[in-house]
Amino acid sequence: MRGVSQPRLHPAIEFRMDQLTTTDSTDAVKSLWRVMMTICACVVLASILSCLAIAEFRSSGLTRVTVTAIDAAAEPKDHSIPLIKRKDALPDYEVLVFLNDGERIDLGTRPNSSAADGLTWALNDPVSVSDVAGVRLQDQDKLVSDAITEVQITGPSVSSDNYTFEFTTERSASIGFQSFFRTPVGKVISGAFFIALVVVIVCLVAI
Ligand SMILES: [Ca+2]
Ligand SMILES: [Ca+2]
Repeated sequence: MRGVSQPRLHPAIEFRMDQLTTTDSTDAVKSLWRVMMTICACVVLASILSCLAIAEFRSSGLTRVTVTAIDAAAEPKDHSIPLIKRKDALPDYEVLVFLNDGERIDLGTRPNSSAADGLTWALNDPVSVSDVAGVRLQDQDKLVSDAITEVQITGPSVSSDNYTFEFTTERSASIGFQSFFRTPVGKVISGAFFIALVVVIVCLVAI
């Protein structure tokens, strides 16, 4: 038996339908690209705004630490033998700054110096106060240095045990941005920024 042939549309109508289907699918793809581009552009904008806000919040940089002994008689001594090496007996103060990410900044040692009149350490590269976990004062010794006291920067001046710590700060945009990129949130935001930016560029080329 011969098969029944399917009814065919006029060739002009078939051609028109093919054209309409192709145009519809192209428009759908383009509008999808546009939606994706808009979303990613919003992510880029939100990343920039949050970066600026967080950097501004963390822009206070620690530049100097001044330590003053409240009672000079209570300062540690390397030895208590009278008349022998009296100068060497004076403490060898060392200041360490600990950051939240575990980094340790050694501000150096002041050998054989009393802190009764105040000793000042400057930071070559100021760090954001928000990144500082604590500041430690210790007496350096050849074998094991003894921690005297450790404080957190809760204000411009903090007292602990026999010592007063004064913190000098300055506001700086670059310190704020450096601090932003140190934080886990900053790393996530900057990652999202670059991915979204690449997608926006790809969308611009594709549309
Ligand atoms: Ca000493
Ligand atoms: Ca010492």
